[in-house]
Amino acid sequence: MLKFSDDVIIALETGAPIVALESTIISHGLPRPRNHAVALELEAAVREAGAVPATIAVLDGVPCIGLDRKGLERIAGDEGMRKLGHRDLPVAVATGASGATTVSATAYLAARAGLRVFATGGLGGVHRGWTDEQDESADLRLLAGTRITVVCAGVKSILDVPATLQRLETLGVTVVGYGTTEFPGFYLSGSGQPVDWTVRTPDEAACVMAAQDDLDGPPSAVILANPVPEHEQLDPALHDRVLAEALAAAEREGVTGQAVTPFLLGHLVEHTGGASLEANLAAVRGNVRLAAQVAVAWTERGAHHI
Ligand code: PSU
Ligand code: MN
Repeated sequence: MLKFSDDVIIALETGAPIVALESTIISHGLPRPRNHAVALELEAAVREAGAVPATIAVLDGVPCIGLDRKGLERIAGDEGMRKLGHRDLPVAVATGASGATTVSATAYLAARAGLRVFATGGLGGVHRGWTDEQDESADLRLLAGTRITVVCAGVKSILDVPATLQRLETLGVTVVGYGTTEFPGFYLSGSGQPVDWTVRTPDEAACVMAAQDDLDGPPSAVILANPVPEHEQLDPALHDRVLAEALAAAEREGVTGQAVTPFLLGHLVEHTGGASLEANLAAVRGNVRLAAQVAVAWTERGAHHI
């Protein structure tokens, strides 16, 4: 029931490196029309690093592993695109709906398709204020049960980062910093939280993946946390000020459920004069490039995705 792009079919057959890319960042995380250019740019970056991109989304009820030009255009341009977590997939398929996939739905479909490396911007997680209102992204639990490596700039800094790291520990998800001993802060290079493990090369990351398979433990993910370079991060003081305003605005306007994350990201873009967008893009670009390098290292080990 999965539809593969031609490139992905060939890559799977020949054991070439593949990087799964999520689509909610395109449809709901970035402003139009820039989001379309970004989608194309990210795919190009994967190719440049020697891997095949597989942007994942559901179009007319069909989960697609790799999109053609038209599919990418729809994800970026169609205002009616839904945001699909993994729990939404059965309904989207049954009703013929179209939607972009979040980290949870993308990781699920990618693993089903036999892909092992996935790039995004920042994971979802435990929202601030969770002691009063339970809002934890489905990303976390799905990753606890899915053997995939997610390259990300940590979790979104709009979240309660320490609480999210605690949840990842409880859930048994492996967290590794890439070239850093501090957990990245999405728009910011650091979150102020330590990370217990550090790798420094794509090959070291691939070694962790291989060890995961050799140990044959629970089917959890590896989070490879890759910081945005310091010179490209959002100014921390601006970040803190505008984020406080965004959180207050979300509360005031009664934003709930799936709408919370896009609302906060959109508010930051608007009220930082676009600076948060540039930091977000810098983070995603870095993650996509690193994911491609890890995918190459992984296939060079002869692991062939599975
Ligand atoms: N990374 C970004 N921008 C985004 C996302 C990730 O740089 O918009 C998306 C991912 O799809 C992630 C989702 O799964 O945000 C989290 O949404 P929620 O908090 O509603 O689970
Ligand atoms: Mn949520």
